[in-house]
Amino acid sequence: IQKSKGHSYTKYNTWEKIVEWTGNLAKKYPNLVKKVDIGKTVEGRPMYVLQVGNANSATKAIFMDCGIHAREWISPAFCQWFVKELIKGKNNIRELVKSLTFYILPVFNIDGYVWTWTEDRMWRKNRSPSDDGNCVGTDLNRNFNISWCDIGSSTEPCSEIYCGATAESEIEAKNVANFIRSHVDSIKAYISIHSYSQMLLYPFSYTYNLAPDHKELDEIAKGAVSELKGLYGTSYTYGPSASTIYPTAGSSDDWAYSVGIKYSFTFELRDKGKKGFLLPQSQIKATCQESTLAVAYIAKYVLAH
Ligand code: ING
Ligand code: ZN
Repeated sequence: IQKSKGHSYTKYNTWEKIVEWTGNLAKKYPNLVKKVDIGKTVEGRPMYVLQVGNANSATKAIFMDCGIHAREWISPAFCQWFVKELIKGKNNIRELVKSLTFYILPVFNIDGYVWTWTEDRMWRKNRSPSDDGNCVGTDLNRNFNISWCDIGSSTEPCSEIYCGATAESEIEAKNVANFIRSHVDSIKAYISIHSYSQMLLYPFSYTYNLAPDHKELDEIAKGAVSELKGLYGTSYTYGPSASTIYPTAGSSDDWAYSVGIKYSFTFELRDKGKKGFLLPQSQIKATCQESTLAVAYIAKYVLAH
């Protein structure tokens, strides 16, 4: 019954381990953690959002997803770590759940994640077969309904940045978009976790034009990366995605921003390319500790505004 005690937050966990952990948390902390089924993946695996918080007193919510890209293993590790911090971390993190609800999707692209454990460690996309030809997979971070497939995307199903047949053609993207749409009044912040590059990005991705809330988002990003750096000196750059990393249409953060979620951010966690997607397990703890400070900074800002 207390199996979640044995869960390792400093190792990369298989999908099976993560599912077991999800169930154990919901059983062990029934007043604090709920499992919300948001639909199935293309291969039929259930997608669970962990709802963490005291729903009675909280009016604002934050949605965070990890693992939209399969090979970015530090990302699901971070979502697991962050949930642990919300439940049994230091007071200043734990108290967030008294007034905020967190919706945390530990693995967005589950089929792809399983594929990286079993067949191809460097897989990025989901596992949906394309209509034409032999190539598999759509880039879920190109499949959202915002300037879909315009820039930094490909219509070629074999491409790593294939945008899919239509916006929200992918069941995983649709499930997430539906969940966010149905909670859009309470969700004040959207946070998407990727690796690697050590960046904190905010809209827009699809255009070099500055977002209407650019100044405020830039101030928040500046504060968040400063908190992060305070722990181990890790440097993050920050700015609008288009000019800071590269322009892309159909990304989840631009879409969230477009439906009215002003505080929309994408993290690119450690490192800067030395190990890249193959970040060693020995760096999980420090990466998660420092990133927790940045996410908590954003959460506190959202609470106060
Ligand atoms: N990078 C992101 C990608 O989807 C990104 C960069 C972030 C694009 C935010 C758009 C919005 O390509 C990785 N590493 O996947
Ligand atoms: Zn990514």
